[in-house]
Amino acid sequence: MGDRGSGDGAVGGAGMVGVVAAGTADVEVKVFQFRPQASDVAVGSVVTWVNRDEIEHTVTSGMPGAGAGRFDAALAGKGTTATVRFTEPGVYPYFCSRHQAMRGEVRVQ
Ligand SMILES: [Cu+2]
Repeated sequence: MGDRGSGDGAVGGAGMVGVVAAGTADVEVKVFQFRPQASDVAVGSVVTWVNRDEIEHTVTSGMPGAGAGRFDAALAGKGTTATVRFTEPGVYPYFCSRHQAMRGEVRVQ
């Protein structure tokens, strides 16, 4: 008894205003849509996609016909997840390679 869990290393950000701490964000893949379609996250954050459909989708970086090659994960069926950590600022469009009308975007700052 009396055990203490090791605490999370709190991220300082001293003196910086408006900077969002790195964290996590979830995107649901449901009825052929990414929800939310755009995710705003801080550098270092992890985004997790969760497939809520019975069919396979992918989370593929870039645009159809011009994949950026940064990430390409299969969501093989309902309940499957894919996780990407974003370590550099920028705008990262992505789509589903099986249903190219499915588009989303992660904005990292
Ligand atoms: Cu799809």
